Amino acid sequence: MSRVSTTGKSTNPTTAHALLRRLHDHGVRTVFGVVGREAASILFDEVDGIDFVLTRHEFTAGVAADVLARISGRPQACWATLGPGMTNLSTGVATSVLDRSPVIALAAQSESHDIFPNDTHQCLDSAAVMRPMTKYAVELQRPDDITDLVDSAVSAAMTEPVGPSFISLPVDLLGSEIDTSLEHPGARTPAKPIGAVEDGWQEAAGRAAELVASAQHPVLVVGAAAIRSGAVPAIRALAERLNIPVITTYIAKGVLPHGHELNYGAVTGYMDGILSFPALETLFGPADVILTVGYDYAEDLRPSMWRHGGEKTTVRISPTANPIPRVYRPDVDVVTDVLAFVEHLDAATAGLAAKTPHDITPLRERIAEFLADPTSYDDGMRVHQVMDSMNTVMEETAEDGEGTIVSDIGFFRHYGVLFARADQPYGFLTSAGCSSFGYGIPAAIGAQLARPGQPTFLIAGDGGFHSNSSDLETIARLNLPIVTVVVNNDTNGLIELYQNMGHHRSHDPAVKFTGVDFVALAQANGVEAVKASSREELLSALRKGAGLGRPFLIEVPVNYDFQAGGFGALSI
Ligand code: TP9
Ligand code: MG
Repeated sequence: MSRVSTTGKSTNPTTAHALLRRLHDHGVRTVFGVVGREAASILFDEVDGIDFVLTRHEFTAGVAADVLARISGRPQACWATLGPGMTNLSTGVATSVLDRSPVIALAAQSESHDIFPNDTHQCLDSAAVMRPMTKYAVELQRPDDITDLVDSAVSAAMTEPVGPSFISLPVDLLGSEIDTSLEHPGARTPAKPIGAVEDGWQEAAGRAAELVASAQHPVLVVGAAAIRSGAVPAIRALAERLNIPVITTYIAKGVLPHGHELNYGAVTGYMDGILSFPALETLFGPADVILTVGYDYAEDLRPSMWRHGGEKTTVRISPTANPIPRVYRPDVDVVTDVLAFVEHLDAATAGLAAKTPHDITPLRERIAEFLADPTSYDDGMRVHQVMDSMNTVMEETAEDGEGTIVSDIGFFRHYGVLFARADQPYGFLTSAGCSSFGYGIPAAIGAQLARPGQPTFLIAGDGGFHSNSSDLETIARLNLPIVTVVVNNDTNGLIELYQNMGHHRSHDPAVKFTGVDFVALAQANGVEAVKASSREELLSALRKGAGLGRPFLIEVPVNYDFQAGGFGALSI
């Protein structure tokens, strides 16, 4: 169908129309990004049902698309202009490859007759830049191919390990009229990611069932591939029937609800140091069979973390072949869909008596005592007190546990991994694989758009937050009711910890900032904000923010009492 442009000129469908139409056919409803001179070829209103969300930085666009895709289970898209726009986008793309999210990344390119990378104005070899960190990277050569390229991009993105695809779009081709009908048949979007299925996996699964049957203290260690496979209800039912504890990676928190008796928590290599307690020993020491369900090394749960106590037999269940045999060579390797495995195990253990889980009471008591810390510190709150306050208000606010706590990257993030409430899958969001600081604001934007009726709380450090704080304006412009807590120690605190681990002292020029007034920063961007310096002030500010219905920011001065010890689990 012809369209009439604002100049009154009749225009035929262009590559831009066909691109947006096909993305829409695959379920994309939002394109996040920053547009450059390709605006002459695409307005982003060519197709109904797709919104363009303008961000201040392309990294924000990439991460917001990652999180929206992660939660919705559908591909989502991000956009950058050529050259510097594309390179800015690349860290967002790196996030979706290392954190496994089906993002379709798009960038404009110089005119097709003028692509001389490193010589033409703003022209880089974009597909070459993106190729090593994408599942598929291609440059459009012929406008009529666009629908097929989008289909290929979606297929690659939705194949385990799930990840980003990239299409480079020369601006002249983007704006050129196409011959093919827009009604292209057959957009096939997989209902869930497609994984590898090894011949004879049932035999390996049978061995896993025998191991579970003879184990005294089996443990399920669950990663995000289990969530992607739709296996969460089946895992919960199996765990409850056989009384098997569940431990998760950072990003698989919420597979069991926060307070569930069998939820033994998420693990991080920082936990013994944070808690001053042998937490990994308590969690894994007595376990004799470890089933790593949806195991993915990129999620930063390293085999060294479970190698405590007695000998263990390990089972790896994953929709991909083992990419890291040097660091993890399981006794049994089951390469198949996670849900298919869990259903198989469920049937194979039908007559089995329930187990007696090993006791982790001392760890739970240590955590409860730590979180309840009533001390009024005069040099700033402690992050565990902040986390405890956020949990309290999230529990009051979220109906049926349906809320999201997002964490940026820093030392505080590991307090979030250990303590944040997560009562639903992806109820806690952080970047485990890429861990780019500045992740917080864009991830909160993605989460709030994915779950519009639910509360979103963001915790961010001064370092990470201010590396990407310009997108506060995006939160304000979209009027997203995100409650942000900035834990401010005027320091890249995690890096100061590493200085002390390596050198037993700090070196301020490499980690310390002069103070930033985050309240004024928020207000300057159109976000209401307050400072809170005690539990009481923080609780009342969180309650105010949660009830506001628009963005709110709370700056909390904090300090760490870190010791350089207790972080041995961080080495492989
Ligand atoms: N650059 C990027 C893009 N990402 C990362 N992760 C780094 C550098 C290295 N990490 S985690 C961190 C750095 C510099 C500092 C975080 O400081 P913060 O104020 O946000 O948090 P905190 O609690 O550790 O002080
Ligand atoms: Mg800091």
